[in-house]
Amino acid sequence: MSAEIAATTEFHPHSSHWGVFSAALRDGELLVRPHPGDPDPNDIIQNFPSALRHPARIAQPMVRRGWLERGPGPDRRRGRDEFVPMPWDAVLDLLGGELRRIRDSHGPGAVFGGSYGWASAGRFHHAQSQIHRFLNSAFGGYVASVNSYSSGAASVIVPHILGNYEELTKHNVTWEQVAQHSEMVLAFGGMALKNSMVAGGGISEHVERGAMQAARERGCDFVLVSPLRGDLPEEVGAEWIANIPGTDTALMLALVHTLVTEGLHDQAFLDRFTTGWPVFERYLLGEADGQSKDAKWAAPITGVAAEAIRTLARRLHGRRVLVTVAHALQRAEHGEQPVWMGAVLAAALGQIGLPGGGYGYALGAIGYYGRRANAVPGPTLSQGRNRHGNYIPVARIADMLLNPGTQYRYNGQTRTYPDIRLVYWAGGNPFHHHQDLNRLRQAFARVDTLVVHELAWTATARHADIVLPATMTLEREDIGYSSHDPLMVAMHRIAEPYGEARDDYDIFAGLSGRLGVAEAFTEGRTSREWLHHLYARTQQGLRDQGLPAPDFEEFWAAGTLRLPQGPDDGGPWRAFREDPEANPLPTPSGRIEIFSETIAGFGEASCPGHPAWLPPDEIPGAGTPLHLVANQPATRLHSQLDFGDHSIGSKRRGREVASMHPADAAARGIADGDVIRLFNDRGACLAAVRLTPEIRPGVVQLATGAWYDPEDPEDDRPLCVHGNPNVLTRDAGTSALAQGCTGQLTVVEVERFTGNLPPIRAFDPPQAR
Ligand SMILES: Nc1nc2c(c(=O)[nH]1)N[C@H]1C(S)=C(S)[C@@H](COP(=O)(O)OP(=O)(O)OC[C@H]3O[C@@H](n4cnc5c(=O)[nH]c(N)nc54)[C@H](O)[C@@H]3O)O[C@H]1N2
Ligand SMILES: Nc1nc2c(c(=O)[nH]1)N[C@H]1C(S)=C(S)[C@@H](COP(=O)(O)OP(=O)(O)OC[C@H]3O[C@@H](n4cnc5c(=O)[nH]c(N)nc54)[C@H](O)[C@@H]3O)O[C@H]1N2
Ligand SMILES: [Mo]
Repeated sequence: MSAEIAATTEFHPHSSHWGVFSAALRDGELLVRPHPGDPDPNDIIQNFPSALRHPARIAQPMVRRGWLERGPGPDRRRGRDEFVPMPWDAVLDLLGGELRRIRDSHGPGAVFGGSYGWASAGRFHHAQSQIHRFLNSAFGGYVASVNSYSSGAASVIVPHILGNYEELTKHNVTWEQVAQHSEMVLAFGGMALKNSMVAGGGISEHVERGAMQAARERGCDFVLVSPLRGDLPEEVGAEWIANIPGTDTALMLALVHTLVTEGLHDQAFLDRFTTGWPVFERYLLGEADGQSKDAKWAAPITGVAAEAIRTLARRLHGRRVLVTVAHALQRAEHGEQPVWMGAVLAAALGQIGLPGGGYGYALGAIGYYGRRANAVPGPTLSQGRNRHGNYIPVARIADMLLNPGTQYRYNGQTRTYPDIRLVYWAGGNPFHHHQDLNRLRQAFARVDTLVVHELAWTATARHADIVLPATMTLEREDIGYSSHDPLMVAMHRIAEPYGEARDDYDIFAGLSGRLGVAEAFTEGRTSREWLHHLYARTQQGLRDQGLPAPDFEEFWAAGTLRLPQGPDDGGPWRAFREDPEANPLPTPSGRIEIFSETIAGFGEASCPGHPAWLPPDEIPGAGTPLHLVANQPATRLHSQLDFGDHSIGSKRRGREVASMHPADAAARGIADGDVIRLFNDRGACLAAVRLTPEIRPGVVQLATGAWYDPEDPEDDRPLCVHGNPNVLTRDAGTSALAQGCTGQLTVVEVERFTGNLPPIRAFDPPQAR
């Protein structure tokens, strides 16, 4: 081992969700530099040096005093209590005993182990895989979560109407096609370069900027529909249509209305490749409900002038058009509708399946979309089989904890929330990702026990009963791999674990031992042996294709391995277009479903049988006149390493920065750089403000990811002094169909904060005695 550590004074390869890099530790200082082959690397890796040994790291196992003294049970002191340090052996004995108690008296159906979250890039130490494997192999199952916060609505509706969801984002229109073929890109929600910085498992080449530039230089026009000008890179010279947030479906309807009434739509395509157009057309033209969905109708809803809508529709005709819809649009009330309507718009233009044309759902949202797939299998740790089988749609967690035994609708089913006693989290931060955090605090107060593995004192760790310190990725060996990036990375260990931190794997191995089934979890392998084992699959894949297949030691010494990739063939929609009978889509009709019998049959008013404009409940009004856009942050991934220098460097006066239009600020006596208070009925937070004309008036933007920092934790609805927008967002599903996350949009009022500025304590470790 000492040789390994000494070697880290040289640069060694490592990887992260935001880029492949190499790192060295010299005189206690961590140095990082991006992968030399990356044409457009980003600075998020610069969060590592200051984060590695930051006091926000968790140094030793901790148990909440109230839980220790009074035992497991509902407790509103969670998040307010102090912690007691405990040696590893003792804490693992304690937790092993609690897991046995829960299993013996309530069964695996009382454990919520969904543990949603991005964790880190290495595929073996991937925390979600580790925790699920542990709960399946050593505990006997758990209540899981399905779908994601990213695409909760899209991933449920797409199989009904278009086909395979994974293929839609990962085997469809690529950046190569955009660079070569697109003549017009109509991007709803844009394709912000800040977002494509990130790809799960690691990314070695950020190609988006280059591809858009190449398209632009070839003459491709870009049109950005978004409340924020920055959602497409400046280089593409996009025309900016700043619609009212949450109204894209109405805008798309009016575009299709104009196409149809002016005879500019592709009826032949609709007839051959879709089903249900006539039903939808009756709605579009107002024959069904007396309201034609024309540009004049859409103008006051969308805030876009009727003539601008008509002009745009006419420009779409007769060109190779790519329609993109950002994930953000479906992370909102009725989020299913813009996903569906975007497909209908692309179909009405007759573009689906053409190179560089059609429907690029979520293109640009994440770095592994719009790429070629690797042609050999990658390393993935088997999670085993969950014998329990119950699940919730992921964003219904607080609902589940607060309402055991209550029924809810999901994807045509009536389901019942389980009665959860123990919640176990590793590799995610619900106090980052969930909505209405004050409600989430109440929900977590209901359980007997909350267990969290974390590398740092996130609010989730602070609300836990048992906190187990996990290593940071730099402190262990792993393999970096993403299904759509050609570089597999030998992630070398760069630093010793912080304090007493252990790998999630070692923690679960220890717990499996306490449950008497160590081998079931470990299969007798050390971490290094697991890396060999996981690598063997890729090696075999290379061999099968007659390609050079270095053995593990060679791969490890070389640091990276370039993998073969598949063709850029347009995926199922190209094949379908070429021969719809031979290559039907995996929808009930085999076609694009503009009307879905299945969805209509579910009978949900919140998601009818064809795309429709369903006015949202939450709209600006008295008391909360502004829209809040709570989007992804540019200087970090979610809440990860928010205490790192690069993330801190983007803050002002220690707080997250909100963007506002100068006119909205002037009306409230707010100046650039002021600290503002954002509030609504659910909560309030502080942020520093940046004034910019590049945001639609009436809209405030505050990115997610600033660590929740309650001014007075004793309060039931404390002020977050740091700028976490999820104290403001609403905890409601997209619809009864998908029950997806709706965190992107809410409504607020804003005022200049005039009190004494409270200190930021989010990164100070909690009281320990
Ligand atoms: N309002 C609003 N809310 C949103 C969104 C929005 O648009 N608006 N977006 C949503 C989306 S798309 C997503 S995907 C979610 C993301 O939500 P999350 O994925 O939960 O967010 P992260 O901050 O990435 O949380 C990962 C946590 O894992 C920890 N971690 C990292 N590596 C390891 C490890 O090896 N072991 C362990 N034990 N822990 C580790 C990190 O320290 C971090 O706290 O947020 C959602 N929330
Ligand atoms: N740097 C960085 N990159 C990331 C992440 C991160 O945390 N940091 N997270 C990653 C993850 S997990 C995911 S799922 C993706 C998320 O991908 P997205 O959900 O697409 O990303 P967002 O930044 O939340 O939203 C994109 C833009 O949509 C616009 N928008 C919001 N509401 C509306 C609307 O109603 N109509 C229109 N037309 N536009 C609207 C906003 O201006 C916003 O900037 O990003 C990924 N990329
Ligand atoms: Mo996401």
